Amino acid sequence: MANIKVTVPDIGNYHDVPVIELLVKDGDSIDKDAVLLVLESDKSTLEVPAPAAGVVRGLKLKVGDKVSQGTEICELESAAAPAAAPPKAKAEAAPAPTPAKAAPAASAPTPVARTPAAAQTQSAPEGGAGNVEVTIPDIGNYHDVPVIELLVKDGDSIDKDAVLLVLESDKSTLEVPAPAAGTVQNLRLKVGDKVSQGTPVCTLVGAVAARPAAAAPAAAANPPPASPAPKAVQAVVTDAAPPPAPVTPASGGASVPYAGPATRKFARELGVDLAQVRGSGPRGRIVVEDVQGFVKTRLAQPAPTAAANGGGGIPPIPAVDFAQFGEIETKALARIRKLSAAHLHRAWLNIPHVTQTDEADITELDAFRKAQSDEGGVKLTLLPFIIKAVTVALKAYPEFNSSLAADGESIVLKKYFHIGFAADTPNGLVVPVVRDADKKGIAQLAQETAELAKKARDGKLKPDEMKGGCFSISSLGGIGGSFFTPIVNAPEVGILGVSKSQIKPVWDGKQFQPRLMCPLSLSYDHRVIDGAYAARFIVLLGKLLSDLRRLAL
Ligand code: CAO
Repeated sequence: MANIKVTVPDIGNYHDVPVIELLVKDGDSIDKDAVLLVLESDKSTLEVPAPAAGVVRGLKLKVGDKVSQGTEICELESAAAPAAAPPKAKAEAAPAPTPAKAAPAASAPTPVARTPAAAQTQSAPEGGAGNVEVTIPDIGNYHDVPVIELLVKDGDSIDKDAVLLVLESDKSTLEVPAPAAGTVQNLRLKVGDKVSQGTPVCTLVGAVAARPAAAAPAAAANPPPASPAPKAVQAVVTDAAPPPAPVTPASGGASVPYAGPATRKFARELGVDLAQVRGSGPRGRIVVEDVQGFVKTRLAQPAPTAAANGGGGIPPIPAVDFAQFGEIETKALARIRKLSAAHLHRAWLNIPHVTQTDEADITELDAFRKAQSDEGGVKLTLLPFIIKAVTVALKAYPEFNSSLAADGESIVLKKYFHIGFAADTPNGLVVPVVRDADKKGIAQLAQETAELAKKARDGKLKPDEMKGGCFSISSLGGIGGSFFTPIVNAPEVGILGVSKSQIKPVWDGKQFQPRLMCPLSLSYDHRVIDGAYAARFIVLLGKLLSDLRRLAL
């Protein structure tokens, strides 16, 4: 029996790469090739496997440590030395720290340098539109790598750098971005297909070259087909992990759950849809424990048996052939709509909703707002006032600024006040988030919400701008209608619906006064919030909106 000193193997040109997951601890008995830790460079996620079976001793790293080739990880008190081990197993002559799978580990996880932009768009005419044949770019030493996700289909109109597909080798997950904007035609791949460098992906019709070809003399001799370099999954971390909101792919980029190969494999084995799992790792990365927690929570939930539901469960809506009743047209759902549909459905099914309504007297607020705008100041709509009032109410009723822990045993109270607001866009609903709204004045909130709403409508919101919300506001006041039942934007626990204000007669004790009344609809998660608590919250909101001086307190 010998101790094997395990060090970080050859990780290409990378140095000081942070450890983002540690999958073992001292005393763990592990198999050969078990993943010890995960590193994350700016391009790729790399797993370091154990070179042999054994018991972990003297673990030297923790999450956040930065490592390079040769950094010591731990010792393995090993019964079985790896095949590559030198015959004499002395401490210093212990087998090379490089894992048994040294060759692939050394080159495979090494992120591939980005192909120069000019080479990616050679097929498109200079500065103009044309067709680009997209192929799999240089993916290191890998061959026959399976496609695990396809994010486009024929006819999709995509932006440059939108993710076309995700590949998963046994060490790394790579996204293949589009080399140019255009319409996807002749998609030649499906999930499960195995690809290597040069495998045709699709044709991008009407592609617009990112940069004129003339700008890249190096690629002129024999231009290869378009082949964007793969990029690491984390480059487009999405809300699919903790979906505070449906997401707008940044500039047409696609959304995939952010997780490493081991986690993906584990989830696949259990049949877990990673899009439903909330990531607790850095930047929302889904780790193995998250998948385990998800499964535990699911198992703890009573199965919707026929008995428990009075013979019900959730019966499917039967398919109907509508064409038998008249002319029809089938229109594919936009990607954002599909994402928000799944998110809203989850929230609706998981959260016992109650909607509390009230009307706020905003007569003075409206007069102030209009006077400000008339004086040539920042244009103020009602929304920034509502955001401000909500932050004050959240401070007074902190349970509205919480989330239920995954195990349902506790609530997580947030000390920050990031407020999301639903924005209507041509592609569907998105929820940009105003960060630290409590620290901002009304004018700043007005400016930020206007900018975020514009970005949302232009499809330019970044994933980060839709994350971390504590509470959401859905304002339909500019459109019309009165009360409605907003769906709580899980994992938040409350959402405020605001409708169009109207002059109404309000009894002042002696006579009716014409007052501008704004309908408020507060939906909340009844697992976390009691009815009385919610009523107090909405009453306070009403007071804050009817008397602006209170907002300054
Ligand atoms: N009562 C009366 N008028 C209102 C009002 C209210 N509650 N809320 C807004 N208005 C007025 C505004 O003052 C503005 O009028 P003026 O130009 O005369 O000042 C006009 O309506 C248009 O406002 P707006 O809606 O464009 O601006 P906003 O800042 O209030 O809202 C935003 C911004 C992004 C929330 C909004 O544009 C939007 O997208 N709303 C839809 C949200 C949505 O879809 N929710 C449903 C989600 S669930 O499916």
